[in-house]
Amino acid sequence: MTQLADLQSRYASADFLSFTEVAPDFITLKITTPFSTATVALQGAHVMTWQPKGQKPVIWLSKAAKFAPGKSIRGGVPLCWPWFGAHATEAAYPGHGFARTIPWTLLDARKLPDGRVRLEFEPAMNDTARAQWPHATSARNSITIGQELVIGLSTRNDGKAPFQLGQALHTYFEIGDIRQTSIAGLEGCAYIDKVAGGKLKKQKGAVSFAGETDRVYLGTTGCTGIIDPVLKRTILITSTGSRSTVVWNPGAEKATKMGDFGRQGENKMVCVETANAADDVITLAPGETHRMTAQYRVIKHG
Ligand code: TA6
Repeated sequence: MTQLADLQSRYASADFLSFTEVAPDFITLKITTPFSTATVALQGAHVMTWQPKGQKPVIWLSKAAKFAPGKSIRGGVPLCWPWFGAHATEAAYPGHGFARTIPWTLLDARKLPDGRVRLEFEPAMNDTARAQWPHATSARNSITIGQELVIGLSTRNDGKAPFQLGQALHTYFEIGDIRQTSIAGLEGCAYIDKVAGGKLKKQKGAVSFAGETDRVYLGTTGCTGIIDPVLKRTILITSTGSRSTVVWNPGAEKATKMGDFGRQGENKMVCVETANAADDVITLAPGETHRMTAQYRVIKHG
């Protein structure tokens, strides 16, 4: 029995869930709730889309995104785990870790009494992942779909020695126009400006965008808002287990070089990432679990 047939059989009674093989060995889940719809790729337990009823999509997915085993998807909510950015010592290891390019196993899918849907996944660690991450580790990604989207990434140290964990929910948000978009909630925070060679700066007022923007904000409080006057909404981001927030827009030149943003896709997205990055990397003791969550909610203007 194929994996697709097995999933369809196991969840045949789940009227809120369907499975599609969008490309060879690349299965996605379609979730329908009374409040919103979503699609999730098994690879990386990767939320690809989320759209509340009566709203434009909140999570951005590139029209040029590629769906193939081992290839990261441009858009959605890539899981950067178990390190963020370049590996600390091995330049050949994949940027942002391997979580987003390995298969994850669907452990559970259920409709909650209030109509929301909750999915639970764990990573199917392969030889490459174990070679790059030689620590006994358990991980879970929990996705709750309703009027809000809530993602919870948990990591447990099952070994006998502590290890350092870096991670991010690398979420791409859909906006009307990057030049008219601003981000509130980071005022006064220090940030590492990766476009300025990693220089440490301090945020004055709301974050605005005039070209490539790539910043790691430090000591963040877990509440930010993407203010979008074009789509007449604010996307509220509430995080726990995270004291760093990454803000990224590639700008036109870098987006073109990346090749999977689609035509001027960079004007319609911004990444605001709930993270444990830079000096917010977590040291996990044996037996300890760290959970990082993000909740996304839309407030309509006017
Ligand atoms: O989170 C921002 C960032 O680290 C940028 O520096 C840029 O590299 C972006 O992630 C995209 O990375 P990816 O590996 O998904 O192309």
